[in-house]
Amino acid sequence: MKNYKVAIVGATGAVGLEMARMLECKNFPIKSIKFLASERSIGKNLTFNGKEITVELLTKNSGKGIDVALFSVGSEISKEIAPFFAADGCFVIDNSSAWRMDKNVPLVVSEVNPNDLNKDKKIIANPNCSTIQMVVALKPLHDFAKIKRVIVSTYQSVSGAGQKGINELTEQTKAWAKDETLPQPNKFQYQIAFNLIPQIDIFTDNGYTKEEMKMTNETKKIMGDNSIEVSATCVRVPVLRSHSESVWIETEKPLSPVQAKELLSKADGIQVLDEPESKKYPMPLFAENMQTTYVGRIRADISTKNNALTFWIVSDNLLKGAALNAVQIAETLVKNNIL
Ligand code: NAP
Ligand code: 3JN
Repeated sequence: MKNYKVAIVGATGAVGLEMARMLECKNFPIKSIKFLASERSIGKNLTFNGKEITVELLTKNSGKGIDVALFSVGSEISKEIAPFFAADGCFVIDNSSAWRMDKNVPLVVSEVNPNDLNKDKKIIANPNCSTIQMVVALKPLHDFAKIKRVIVSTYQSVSGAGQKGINELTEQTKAWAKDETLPQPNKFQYQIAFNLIPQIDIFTDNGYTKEEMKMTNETKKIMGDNSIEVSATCVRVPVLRSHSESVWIETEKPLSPVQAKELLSKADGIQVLDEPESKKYPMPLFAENMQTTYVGRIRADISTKNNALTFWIVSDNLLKGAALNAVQIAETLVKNNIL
């Protein structure tokens, strides 16, 4: 089997660190690995497969000689740097929103649309974390009953806002426990400890936030069906890790909760946890560090005679929502002889 020269761009960040861990844990065939970040991190050592690797400065030339680079540096830097990597022949799997809606860029969730990958598309986009876990669950239901409409409310953990988001919840909670004045909000709009914030990313002209519109637009592209209507409300919650979602779907064909459970149980990447009588349902605390997307609370909507179901999805936002899906894309490139 061939081994590959890999780079992680943004290796010191919340997502970058998990990317390295996923490459290790999935035994990705690696010849060499480069960790790249800003000048703040030059010289820092990170461990990979038991070896110390020194972080190097990201430049436009860093992609030379690299086969595949996993990017997690935000959209501005990605827009600027990814084309140089691609021009040097490197596949870029980018975690930001920079390229997601570009019609020349595949937007891929490994269980849903792996066949959108091909040799000529060097830049590949990883979807938003909230979209990924939702479409993993929607796909088998859509294939069976054709989803017409989705209404989703998210409960997104602070790690979605990076290391600074994690620190902000931790520091506010520690101060509260010591009866001290809580540090001022910085990463979030308001205090996040003991609160919920119904704003993720900035507001757009239609009253939805950018995060909410990402869920609408990305779902249509990944599922390859522009007719699916999606209305999202995205909420930040004081949870460290794993995003949860309350999802309502209306389908063209009838779809009973029993059928939905059967379809979801057979689907790749999903575990159905749905035994209300023994209090079994997905929760963020138990999804942390797991590679699975959990679905539970599956029931028929009692408020309508239309074909409508409602359910609850939980997944680790840093893993399936980011690092794991990126590594699964790289694995698909290898498996399909694209890389
Ligand atoms: P983070 O914890 O703040 O990490 C940011 C990373 O980017 C760090 O490694 C940082 O390096 C690096 N970086 C920042 N400015 C740089 C520069 N000028 N040159 C080189 N490297 C630079 O953020 P994160 O949570 O890992 O997220 C990073 C990005 O991933 C986000 O902005 C977003 O676009 C994307 N993301 C996607 C999802 C998703 O839904 N799929 C989820 C979360 C994040 P230093 O340590 O040197 O500063
Ligand atoms: O807040 C979350 O839970 C997910 C955040 C994702 C994110 C954060 C900063 C910038 C993104 C993203 O992946 O859409 C971006 C971005 O690249 O726009």
